[in-house]
Formats: sequence, structure tokens, C-alpha cells
Amino acid sequence: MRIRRVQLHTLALPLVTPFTTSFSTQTERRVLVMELKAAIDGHEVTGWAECGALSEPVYSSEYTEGVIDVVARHLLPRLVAAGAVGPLTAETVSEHLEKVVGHRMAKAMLETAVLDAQLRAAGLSFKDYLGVTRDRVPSGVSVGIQDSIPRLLDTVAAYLDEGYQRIKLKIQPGWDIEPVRAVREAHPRVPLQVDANAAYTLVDAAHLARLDAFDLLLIEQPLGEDDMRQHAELAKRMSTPMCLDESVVSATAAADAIQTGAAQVINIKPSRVGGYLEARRIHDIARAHGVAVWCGGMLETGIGRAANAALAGLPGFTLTGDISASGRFYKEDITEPFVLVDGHIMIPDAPGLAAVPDPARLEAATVASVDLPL
Ligand code: SMG
Ligand code: MG
Repeated sequence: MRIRRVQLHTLALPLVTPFTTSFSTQTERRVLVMELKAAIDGHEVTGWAECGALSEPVYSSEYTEGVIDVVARHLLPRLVAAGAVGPLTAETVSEHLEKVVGHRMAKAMLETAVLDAQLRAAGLSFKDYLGVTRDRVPSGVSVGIQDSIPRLLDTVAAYLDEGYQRIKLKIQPGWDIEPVRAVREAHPRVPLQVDANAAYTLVDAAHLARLDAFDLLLIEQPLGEDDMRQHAELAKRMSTPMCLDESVVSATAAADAIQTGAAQVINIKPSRVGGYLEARRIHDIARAHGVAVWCGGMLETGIGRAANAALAGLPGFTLTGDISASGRFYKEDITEPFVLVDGHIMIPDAPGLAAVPDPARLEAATVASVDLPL
């Protein structure tokens, strides 16, 4: 593969309703989309990818403007230099970028764009590349922190009416026991879980253990990203299964989390771990240890949603993921929208990671574009 042209588009997509977590309220998604043109065996192909990074470094240390900078100055030049001296494939991208510390979401975007181009040139769907045999995945929804419990109950009821198979409630100190109790009382049998986005410390262990009364599937990332040992300690003090999100930044971290008892369940987000290939490695490690995984979300447009749906078709994804319909966040997606079909999202089977943006919708959503020097 020869890389011919790389553009980074910054999109501003308004959210249908504000999304509040313990770290911020999002009213629009500023998302970075990569358009990579390459020549592969005489074919000119375009690879697409989106970046999981938010516009501010509040979920992880990465953020949109920082991603643009590191891709332009450090990642793309290394990839272009490697491609000039040897074969460039998606499977070699992470090795070429290995000397750059961190910046996993930026690396993930680049690897994904290369993989998309490679699969399109080969006429292979991501689903077939992964060896996925299912054609749909159950769809769960992540419910932000609301102004009041009645409003939360209305929101949850509306999602259940749409067919969502599992509810995840965002929690934070002051918005935890009572909202969870209210939802559980209203829906005694609905699969329910909570996500704190690192809002607590181990000092809160006794308080968090009160959530054990509500038959939750799991509690996601109650403590800080670096608090692996504290999560293992908290896991001993609660019966609700411990799930890690932010802390699992790589397959190595996943193995540590499993080995130390910090995680009984893992949320796999390809962007957070450096790409879909590392995400598959984490799936494989977890499956070998009998640890369930599920696919998380970063408010993806159809570009990332398509790839996430295929990944979540792997057999170790035994829990329902945060792969909701496009309409959960966006009035208009930039690709053909993903819709709920009987509470499921269909896995695309077109060549590539599928879901190419509609040119007019992409242009309408774009607030800035840069052509990166090669
Ligand atoms: O894409 O459905 C989605 C969002 C799911 O809650 C979600 N993501 O910590 O898991 C998480 C959050 C991170 C993004 S919050 C802006
Ligand atoms: Mg999370």
C-alpha cells in the first residue's frame, strides 16, 4: 500500500439531547474523521476512520486538537517512511508507531483507515475479516445523568419502548443509589448496569456496596484510570461484578486486570486501546480466561458504529454493548443511519469497515479540514 493523501475533517454534530456523565455535559460531538487515499496493487482506494477522542481531555488524556497534532507531526510521517522501505499493511501499523508513547486514539484512527482501505481493495467485509458468523448484535443504551428521577424514569421507559435490550445508567456521587433504586423498582427484570467514569475513590466502598441490592450486571469504572489495585480491592467488597473501561488501555492492561481481580468484565473500546486489532487481542485474552466482554461506545457516527457492530459479533462479546441506533445521539448521521431491528443492530457485510459517509452530509457537518503533508 502507498499512502497518497490524508485529510482530517473536524465535524460538529449536535446531539439530540445533552449527554451528561460524571466528567462533562456534551451537547455536540466534535469528531475527527480521517479520509485516507491509497494505492494498493494498482487499485486507488479510500479508507475512512473516526477518532474516539472528545474535544477536551476529560475522558482520557487525548483530545481532538492534540490528535490532529500528533498524527500530523509524528504518526503519519513514521507510517509514510515505513511504507517507503517495506510493505505497509494494517497489521504492521502498530509496530511502525510503537516508538511513539501513548496517543492510542490517534493511532487507532490511523490503523483503522489503513485497514478500511486494505479491506476495500480486497473486497472483504470487516465481519468476514474477523471471522464473525452472527449477523446482528443486541443493542444497549447508555443513559446520561438527568435533572430528576421522574425525568430519568421517562427517559428509560422511552428507550425500552424503542426496544433497547439493556440499560446503562451513568452515576456520580449524589446521583447513584436513589436513581438506580427507582429504575430497578420500575423495571424489576430489565438488564441494568451503571458507569461512574472514575468518579469515586476507595473511601466510597461501603456506599458503592449499597448498589449490590439492585441486581446489576456490573459496575463500570468506579475508580480512577490508574487505580488497578484499588479496583481489585473494591471488587472484594462488592458482589456486583467489577467492569473496567478507562483503565484497560491495552491487552497488557487487560491481562493485568484479569490476573489481579480488578476486572470480572471488560468494556472493549477499540479507540481507547489503539485500534480494532488490539481490541480483538483483548477479546481473545478475556475469552481464554472466561471473562465476559462487551463493546463500549464513544458516540460514534456510522463510520465507527459499523466497525463496532462487527467487532461485537465475536463470540466472547456475551454482554450487550453500547451500540445503539444512530438516532440515540444524532438526528442525522453522516452515513446511512443504523436503526434498531427488534432490539438489534445489523452487522454490515459490505467490503471494508463499511458505512462510507454521504458526501453532502459530511460536508454539511464539517467545520474544518486539513490536508496533512506526506
Ligand atoms: O456511544 O453509546 C455511546 C456512549 C456510551 O457511555 C458511553 N460512553 O464511559 O462508556 C463510557 C462513555 C464514554 C463517552 S462519554 C462522553
Ligand atoms: Mg465507560
